[in-house]
Amino acid sequence: MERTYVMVKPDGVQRNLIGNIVSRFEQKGYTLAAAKLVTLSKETAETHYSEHRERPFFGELVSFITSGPVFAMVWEGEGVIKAARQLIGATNPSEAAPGTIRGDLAVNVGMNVVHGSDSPESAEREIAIFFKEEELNDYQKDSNKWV
Ligand code: RTP
Ligand code: MG
Repeated sequence: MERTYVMVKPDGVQRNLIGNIVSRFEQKGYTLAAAKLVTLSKETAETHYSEHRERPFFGELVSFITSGPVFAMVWEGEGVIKAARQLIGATNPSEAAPGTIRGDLAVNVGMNVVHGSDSPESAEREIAIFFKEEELNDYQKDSNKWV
């Protein structure tokens, strides 16, 4: 079954948005495979965002993402990688459609409340950064038969 990495960023944790964000994935019909509140080290943050190493905002991005705890999650279900990106909305919240997480809950491109893996390769890489294999729960929910 397909899995993706989703993370409530420090601004989302500070603004009490964990429940709101988790709820959207649950209501859509996805299954939570793993979750934890964790404060990223500079090294982990740089590894996670390594594709942006050369970008002018990299320092700011790493400093922001390590500024407080994040809520790290693995979500599972049919087409979840692409669907998570759709639920999250455009990178810049000012361009994100209403109804999406960023469209509803954020204003600033730097503080856009949530991260979601952008491809199957990224999902696999990012899940491995944050979770050990034994932390990934493999279970069925009865409600899955309705979605
Ligand atoms: P994320 O990785 O955090 O889920 O966001 P994303 O895929 O929608 O966007 P991405 O291109 O991967 O950028 C990663 C994060 O860098 C910050 N950013 N700032 N100042 C800027 O122009 C700028 N561009 C990107 C954003 O916080 C974005 O989420
Ligand atoms: Mg990205």
